[in-house]
Amino acid sequence: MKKFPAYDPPEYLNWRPDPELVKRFAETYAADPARRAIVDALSAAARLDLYRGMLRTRLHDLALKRWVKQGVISKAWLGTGEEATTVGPVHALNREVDVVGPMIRNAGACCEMGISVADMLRGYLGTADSPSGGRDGHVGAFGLRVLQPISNIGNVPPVMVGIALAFRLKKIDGVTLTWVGDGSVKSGPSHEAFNFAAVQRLPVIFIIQNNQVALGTPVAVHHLPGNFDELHEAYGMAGWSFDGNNVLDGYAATRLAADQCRAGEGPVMLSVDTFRMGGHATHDEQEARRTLPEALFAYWGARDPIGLYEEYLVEHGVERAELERVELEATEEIDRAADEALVSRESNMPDPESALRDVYADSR
Ligand SMILES: Cc1ncc(C[n+]2csc(CCOP(=O)(O)OP(=O)(O)O)c2C)c(N)n1
Ligand SMILES: [Mg+2]
Repeated sequence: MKKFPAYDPPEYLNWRPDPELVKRFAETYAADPARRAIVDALSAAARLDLYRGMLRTRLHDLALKRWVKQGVISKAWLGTGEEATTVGPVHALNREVDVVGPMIRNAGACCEMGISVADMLRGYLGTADSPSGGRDGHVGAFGLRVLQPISNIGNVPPVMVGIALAFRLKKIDGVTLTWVGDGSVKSGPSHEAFNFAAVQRLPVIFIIQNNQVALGTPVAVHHLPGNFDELHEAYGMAGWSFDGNNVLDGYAATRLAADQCRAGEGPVMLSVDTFRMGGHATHDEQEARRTLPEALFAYWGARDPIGLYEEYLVEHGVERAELERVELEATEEIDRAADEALVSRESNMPDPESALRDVYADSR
């Protein structure tokens, strides 16, 4: 995709495909015959949709970065480098029925579930016509089966488990999916959620998203095992991992998990390694560069999930012109959305009295 000198991490600005990594991209999902069969069955349109989803996610973040530089907003929480961990799994769901519970790195899940980019950006501006009516910077829309992120980390998993229990009681063939960060996974509520889901055999997918850092604390400082691959065993639940920078591997691994959930075989924990290519938010990007080893940025920068997927698509017969067409569409979608959201800010900020409405329950 186009490079953005003012906003991209240097590793993306200088990105060139590493032939070995491009080769391994296809080998990763193909190593498992079940995943391979799922990917092989993807239509050309579905493959491009995954690409569109990752572009939309990256460009949404770039629009926010631009607003920070322009002083429109003071900061933004981004998912740069983690797009595949969000987009692949969402596309593997039945988006007519299933419910997702994204956290800040998974804002892309909202759009992939049908929330407009304009509404995402209105959420940041706190306008009256944003999904929360201006009362929360986190964006969700339960009508589109997206739980609004709960700021207290580790508190989304119990809600997702509760929704899965409701699915069972109401005999709805749905699955819930949430992402739990390497830091958040240590919270008490997360532990209770994992355990309850396991003993009740509820249809929940937990993606343990290890982006190597929690706020400013590197994972090695807050977690003794080298990864989260065996955590599922502590709860007696099924689990496997996927490559967090490989959208096809994430798609296939999640499809298998969703099938298992729908078959009534209980929850699945997916462990994923990826990397936060920026700061916790835009305010501490330089600090992250000082705190985390440069080699980590180089290693994960070479694995840009969008760059690698572009190379994969081209190797599998997609014309670069076709990718450029999708990128142009996504860029226009984001630009239009930013303009629309700014109009809302000019004309549609919430009345102060509205803060008193819908505090305990929301009938919308
Ligand atoms: C209960 C609670 N404690 C602390 C915080 C402040 N906080 C917000 S994000 C975060 C780190 C989360 O790390 P991780 O789970 O790895 O997610 P990441 O930000 O890396 O995606 C912390 C400590 C919070 N929001 N809620
Ligand atoms: Mg983290």
